[in-house]
Amino acid sequence: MMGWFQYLSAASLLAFVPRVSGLLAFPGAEGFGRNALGGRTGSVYHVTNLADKGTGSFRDAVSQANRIVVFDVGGTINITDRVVVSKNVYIAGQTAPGDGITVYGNGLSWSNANEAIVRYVRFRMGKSGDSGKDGITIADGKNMIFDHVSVTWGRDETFSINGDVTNVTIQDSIIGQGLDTHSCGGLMQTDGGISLFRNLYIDNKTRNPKVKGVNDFQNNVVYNWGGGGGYIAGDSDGQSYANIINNYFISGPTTSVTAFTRGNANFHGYVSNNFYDSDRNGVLDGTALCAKTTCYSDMDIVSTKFDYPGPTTLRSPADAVTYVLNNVGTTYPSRDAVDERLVAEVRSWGKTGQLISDEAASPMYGPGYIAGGTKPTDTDGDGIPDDWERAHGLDPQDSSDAMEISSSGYANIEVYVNSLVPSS
Ligand SMILES: *[C@@H]1O[C@H](CO)[C@@H](O)[C@H](O)[C@H]1NC(C)=O
Ligand SMILES: *[C@@H]1O[C@H](CO)[C@@H](O)[C@H](O)[C@H]1NC(C)=O
Ligand SMILES: *[C@H]1O[C@H](CO)[C@@H](O)[C@H](O)[C@H]1NC(C)=O
Repeated sequence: MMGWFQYLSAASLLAFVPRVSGLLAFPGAEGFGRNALGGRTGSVYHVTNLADKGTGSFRDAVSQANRIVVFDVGGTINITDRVVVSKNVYIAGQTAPGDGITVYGNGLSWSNANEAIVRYVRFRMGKSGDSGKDGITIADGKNMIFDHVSVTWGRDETFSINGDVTNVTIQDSIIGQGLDTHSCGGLMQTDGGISLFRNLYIDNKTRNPKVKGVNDFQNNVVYNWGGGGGYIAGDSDGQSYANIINNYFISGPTTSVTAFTRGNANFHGYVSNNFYDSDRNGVLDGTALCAKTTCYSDMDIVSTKFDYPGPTTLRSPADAVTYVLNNVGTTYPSRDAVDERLVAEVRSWGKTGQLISDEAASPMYGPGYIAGGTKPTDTDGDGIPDDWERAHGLDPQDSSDAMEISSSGYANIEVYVNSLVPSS
C-alpha cells in the first residue's frame, strides 16, 4: 500500500512522533521553557570518560541532535575549546555517580539548540576560556530549560541570552562570579520570553541580570552586586514587558549602588513585593521596596501583572531566600565547594563576598575536587540500572525499553532520570 509517508525521510518521520500537548520537560519544569522536548524521540548516549573530546566524551555526546545524555562517570571535564550543543539534547547531570559533573575551562553555546533540557551540571568557564566570550551563550533558538545548573566565571557575561530567542527558563540555578574586568551576571534580552525563577545571582559587578524584552523574574535572590548594578532595567528604544515579583536583594561588601538601576518609559514593569536588605549587618532584615517609579529606576510601573507562565508556588521574599539557599544550583548528587562557598557568602548577610578576576587564585583556588564514584549495574547498557528496571516492570536484558514512551508521555529513561531528583 502506498502512503503519503513514503515521501518522507526517516528524519522527517521523527518529527511526527506525537508531542503530548502540554507535557512538561520534566515534573517541576516551569515558565516559558517548560515544554521543552529534549531527546525524547532520539537515543541514549553514555558519557563514559572525562576526556575533552572523542568517543564517550561530553563534547561528543552533545555534538549530535536527539539524545538523552547520561553520565557513567563523575568528575571534572576540562574543556579547551568551547562546546557547542546540538538541538533536542537532554543533558541529565543527575545521573552522574560520585559528586556529579563539572565542565571547566571554557564556555558553551546553546545557540540554535532548540528543545534543550539541562539539569544538575556545573559549568565553570574560567580565565583560560576564550576572551570576550560568555560562560553560557544563547544567541537564537527556542524552547530550552536549565534546571539546577551552576554557572560561574564567565569572561564576558556569565549566562547571556541575546537575540531571536523564544521560550527559555532558568530555574533553581546559580549565576555567579563573573570574572573581572567585565564581571557580569548576564544580559537577558529577547522578545520571545525568558523566565528566571528561584535563582541566585551573586558576586557580579553588573547585570544581575540586565533585562530587555519579555521577562518574568520571580523569587530570585541577588547578592553582592558591584557598582555596575543589580537588576538593570533596559533603557533602549525597544519595548520591554517584565514581571519583577517577590525577589530579595541583599547588599554585600562590593555593593555600592541600589538594587534597581536604569530603565526608561519603554520599560514596562509589573513590580510587586521585592525586598531589599542594604545594611550588611549580618542579619537578614530587609524591607519591602517602595512602589514608586523612583525605587525601580525610571521604568514605567504598570498595575497589571503580565500573563506569563509563572511559578506553581510563589513564595514570600523571605521564604524565597530560605528555599533558594537550600535548593539552588547543582545540589544532586551533592553541592561542590564553589557553590557551598557562594551560599555561605549569602548567609553572612552582607559580611562576606567579593568579585574575583582569577578563579585559580585566592579565595576560590579553582573548581575543587569532584569525586568520580561508580555507576550502578546496567546489564543491557540502556542507561537504566537493573534494580530500577526490575522494580518498574522493565527488562534489564532488553536495551530497547529505555526509549519506549510510557503511559506518562515520557520515555522510560526520562521517568528514571527524573525520579532521581525532587520534582520542584
Ligand atoms: C513557546 O511555548 C508555548 C507554550 O509551550 C508554545 O505554545 C509556543 O508554540 C512556543 N513558541 C515556539 C516558537 O515554539
Ligand atoms: C581537570 O583539571 C583539574 C584541575 O583544574 C584537575 O584536578 C582534574 O583532575 C582535571 N580533570 C581531568 C579529567 O583531567
Ligand atoms: C563581579 O566581577 C567583577 C569582575 O568581573 C569584580 O570586579 C566584581 O568585584 C565582582 N562583583 C562582586 C560583587 O564581587
